[in-house]
Amino acid sequence: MNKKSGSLDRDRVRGLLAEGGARPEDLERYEEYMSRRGFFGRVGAFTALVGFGAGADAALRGLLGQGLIPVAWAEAVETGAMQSKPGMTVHNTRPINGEFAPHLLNDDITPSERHFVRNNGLVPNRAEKQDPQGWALTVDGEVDKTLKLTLDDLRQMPSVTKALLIECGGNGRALFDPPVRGTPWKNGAVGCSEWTGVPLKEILNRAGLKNSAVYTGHYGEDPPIGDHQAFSRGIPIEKAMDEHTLVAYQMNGQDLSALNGYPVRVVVPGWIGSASQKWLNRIWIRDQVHDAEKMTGYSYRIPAYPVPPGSRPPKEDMEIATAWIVKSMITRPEANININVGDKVPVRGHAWAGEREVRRVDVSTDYGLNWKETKLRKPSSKYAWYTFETQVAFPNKGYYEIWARAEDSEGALQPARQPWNPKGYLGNVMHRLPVLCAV
Ligand SMILES: Nc1nc2c(c(=O)[nH]1)N[C@H]1C(S)=C(S)[C@@H](COP(=O)(O)O)O[C@H]1N2
Ligand SMILES: [Mo]
Repeated sequence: MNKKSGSLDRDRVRGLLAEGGARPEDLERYEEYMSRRGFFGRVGAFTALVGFGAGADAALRGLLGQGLIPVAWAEAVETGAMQSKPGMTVHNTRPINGEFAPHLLNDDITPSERHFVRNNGLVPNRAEKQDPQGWALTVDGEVDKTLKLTLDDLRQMPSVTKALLIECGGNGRALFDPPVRGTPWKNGAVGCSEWTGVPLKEILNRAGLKNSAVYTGHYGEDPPIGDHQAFSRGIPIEKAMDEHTLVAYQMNGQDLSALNGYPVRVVVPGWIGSASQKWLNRIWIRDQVHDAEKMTGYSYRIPAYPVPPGSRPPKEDMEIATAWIVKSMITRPEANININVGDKVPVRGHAWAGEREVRRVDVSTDYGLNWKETKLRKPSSKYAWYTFETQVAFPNKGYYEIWARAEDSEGALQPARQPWNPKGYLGNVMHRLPVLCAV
């Protein structure tokens, strides 16, 4: 491969990485990795890996701009696949976790290549190869009849297609103060795609639930990392029997992608994303609350009462996090754009409220002193996000923030400051979008 193509050479890359804020130790590890792999002779592979057709230089700048650190990137290459999506802000690569900036999530239906990725383990080989051979879904436990369903069996059952929102329980974690450990999601660990599959209820009815059935336990094919148990969570039978809870085999009209759960996943809309098991291969019907590792302790749990920021309540006082709470996101304009005094700036975004409806969304351009109601559009189905639209203008040059505040059907509002919990779950502080105004 021609070393000059994309004008990517060692010094250039080093310069860009340093410019992007890489630490000296990152640079060293990166250099070492690069020379070990003879990387600098394979510029073409580089551009292909990051999924940009443009110059390698620009691609690398873009990656750094999205906060992708070079070591993580080098490791991603090392594991054999840059399992990313173009434009995704990658937080880690093993496991891979990434989100999209709000302005990339403007669509009413989130395209598959813009749906965030949240993994606890590795992506199964079967998913990488898109190979359904030998896959089956087992339904066992508190049922009259154990089921073993192939992909064809599922496809032959009556299916539904619905726009449904999935949001990671940790979305917004980066806005917690004091900071909490865990993937530092900003606003983008949320998506509202169109899912096709069989209502879980139909499958459970076919198996026949015993009276003792109270909870589901979901299992998937993803190999765990380190000494963790395989990722497994579950939901109460009532939510499993909701007609919107799906065992999905298509996303936006196509087979699921490797990263989003091929061949089959659960979609539990309105609830924290961890309930929506990917790479599903077993549903264990339990006679008690599911008790796998990720159901216990502090995992996906919130305190039963408000706690002082930075404190750690006893385990017994932690409750399982279930439905999301009222929230909104501004998708237009893009953060930090330059506008002119007096210009009418279109503002747009989405709002959602877990099990509730959204009543209204207001915006403010003066730190919440004055609010303006927006035009709110109801989604096509329950558990899809609403869309709001309005316009704003600024009277003087300077720095401004556009704030959005949604209100749900019970009158609950998004807070101006983020209430705190030890693992940074259910963050719903108002989205603040900075803009710069010039004369
Ligand atoms: N098998 C399996 N399913 C999983 C996970 C996982 O690590 N393994 N992560 C969960 C979490 S925490 C979230 S937020 C959603 C994310 O779904 P997505 O990656 O399709 O956006 O998947 C859930 N399902
Ligand atoms: Mo999550």
